[in-house]
Amino acid sequence: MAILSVCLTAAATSRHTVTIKDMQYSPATIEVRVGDTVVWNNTDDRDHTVVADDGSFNSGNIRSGSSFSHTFAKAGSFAYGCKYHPRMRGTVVVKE
Ligand SMILES: [Cu+2]
Repeated sequence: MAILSVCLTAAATSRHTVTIKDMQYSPATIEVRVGDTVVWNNTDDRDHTVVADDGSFNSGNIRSGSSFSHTFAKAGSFAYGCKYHPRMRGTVVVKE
């Protein structure tokens, strides 16, 4: 029973990847479902951050070659940016 329950949980949620490169989040807008995890991979040659406008997530410094992940527990539209580079902007749209 325990194994079956783990499998069902794994199937119900998924991971999505946002690549950080050339001072951009790609894709800049990503749509996920409640319970999904977004992973930001910094493949750029400099450090970046991922900070929600509403403060609901804050990566701190993401070094070049490192990543940050956040699991979205609530529906909504979450705009975020990089505190080092104000023109870097992205949005995670979380659907029920
Ligand atoms: Cu940046």
